[in-house]
Amino acid sequence: AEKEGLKIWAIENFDPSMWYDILLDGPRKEEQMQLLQEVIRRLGRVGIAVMGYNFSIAGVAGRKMGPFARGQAETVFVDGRDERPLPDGMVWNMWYRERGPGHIAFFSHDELWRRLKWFLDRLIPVAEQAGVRLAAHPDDPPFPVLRQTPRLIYEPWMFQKLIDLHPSPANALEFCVGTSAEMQGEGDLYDILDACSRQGRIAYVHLRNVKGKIPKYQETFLDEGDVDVRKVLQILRRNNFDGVIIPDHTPLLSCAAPWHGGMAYAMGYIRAMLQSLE
Ligand SMILES: [Mn+2]
Repeated sequence: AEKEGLKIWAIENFDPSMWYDILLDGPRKEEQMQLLQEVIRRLGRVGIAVMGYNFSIAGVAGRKMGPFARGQAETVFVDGRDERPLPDGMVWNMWYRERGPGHIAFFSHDELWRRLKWFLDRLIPVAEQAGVRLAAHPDDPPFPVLRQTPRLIYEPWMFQKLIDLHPSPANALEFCVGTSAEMQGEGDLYDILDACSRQGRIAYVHLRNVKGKIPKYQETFLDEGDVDVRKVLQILRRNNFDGVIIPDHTPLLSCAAPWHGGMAYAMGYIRAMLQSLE
């Protein structure tokens, strides 16, 4: 990357095979934590500033694709909650080993927060020493329970709950604007974004747009959804946000490179909006 004049700011997501027992409170969690600690040390050594993660059992589940964005562009939509139980051997919609008998049993939200705290208590000191920040992505789609497992951050105010769990600046957020806009419950997207960025706890931003909220919404082009993208960027600018903004995902364009076309459109829109604010 450096040879091409690029600087890698962040890596996003541990592979499920690296930390499934940390998520599931299983017998290999201590050894898996040592592996994650080593990953963070190595990121520090090569100068990568952020490790994004999504502390989620079910991961992204229950989304479909359909021609619902402007011009009938193919896009992600959600219409109701995925209630299929999660088979033993799967986290994050991925198999980490052969399928076992039965399913992952439901456990409480408090227990999920206890597991997160165990994870942060052991990884944050290593991250601080390595000069790396851990950045938590909220649960997409933000149902309180999905695939019969509890979710961590599914209402806007819960970003603050995560921040308050550990005072270190290395305990940071991967603030997903789209997921936040999909949320029901307590807290306003712009107020929470303002509060978290004022505290300097946003490591980077996923910027996309949606129409609707759970249980029924669809992803849209940046310039057609419920989110006022200009207002989002104004808040970040006012609070001296100095991290990275990426488009997350977008509707697909009808062309030979549908995904790249959609991303290029989003990048151009963000760039132009930032210039208009400058
Ligand atoms: Mn996201």
